[in-house]
Amino acid sequence: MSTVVLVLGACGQIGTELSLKLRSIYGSSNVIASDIKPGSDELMESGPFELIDATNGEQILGIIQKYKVNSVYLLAAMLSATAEKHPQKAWNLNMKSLSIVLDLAKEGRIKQIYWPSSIAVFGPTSPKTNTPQNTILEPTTVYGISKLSGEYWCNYYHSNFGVDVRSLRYPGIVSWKTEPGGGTTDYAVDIYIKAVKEGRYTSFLSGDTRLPMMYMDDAINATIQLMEADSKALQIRTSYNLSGFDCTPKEVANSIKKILPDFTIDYDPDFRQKIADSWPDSIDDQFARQQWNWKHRVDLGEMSKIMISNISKTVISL
Ligand code: AKB
Repeated sequence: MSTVVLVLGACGQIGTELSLKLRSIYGSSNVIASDIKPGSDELMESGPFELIDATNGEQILGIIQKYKVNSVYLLAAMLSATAEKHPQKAWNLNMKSLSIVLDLAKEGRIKQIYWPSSIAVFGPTSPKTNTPQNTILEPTTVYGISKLSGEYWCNYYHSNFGVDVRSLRYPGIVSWKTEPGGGTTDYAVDIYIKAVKEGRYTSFLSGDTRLPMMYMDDAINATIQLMEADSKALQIRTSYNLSGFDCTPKEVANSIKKILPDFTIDYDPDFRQKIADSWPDSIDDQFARQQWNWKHRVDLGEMSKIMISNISKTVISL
């Protein structure tokens, strides 16, 4: 049976690149991108697209039947910073969409689900450095609460109904194709865009706020590697810790200065500082490394080169 994928939330930062990669693996017509509004030209021109509200079960079922979808990647979500402003909306979107796809799998209408969790499941009482997989989980953000609850729904559907749902706790993801929206780690994308376009950046996090980060290609590879792993090897059905590297805004700025020596940064922390302060500095992802051979490839220096070179090309072609 060939893999036919539906990506919900395909026009966002991760959804765009994940859909393109899935199309290169499974064939363009076998990956249905969907979102509440159209996405980038590259995504829209590369294969089928459907307008879907991820909280509408009937719409999702209709598309699954139309294309004979057997695998759903659910990326529609409200991220940490926006969720603090709209707590009920965030809870509704993040939990309802998950509950719909879990039930579709329980009813046998789809075979596999990917659902991202986040470092936001940790809180101020979790160990800050090298945060382990199994530790105190007391999130203080709405987004974190929704991700932690979601992890346990996934685990429940797996152990009680045999649903094959797989998940990763993403760190901040850095990329240049599609900007993120509404996250606390978004500074690590904004900083490169502003560095190239304006030569300066005001960070909404303080200079020494250390957070776990990852370049997009690593995040996409981890996601696909997890989805293709032998189910018997996967001992974690809540969500796997996943790590690339960790850095502070000051360290990102210094790595930019090696390429753009005139770049300047200043700091004006806002409400997102409190969110960042509640999250780990760095993550221990040994179970992902042991159970399905996860290995990150891109570090901060390499990422700065890729980001600056690609954003510069985009600016020149405007
Ligand atoms: C956010 O900042 O909200 C996200 C995340 C870490 O899950 N990027």
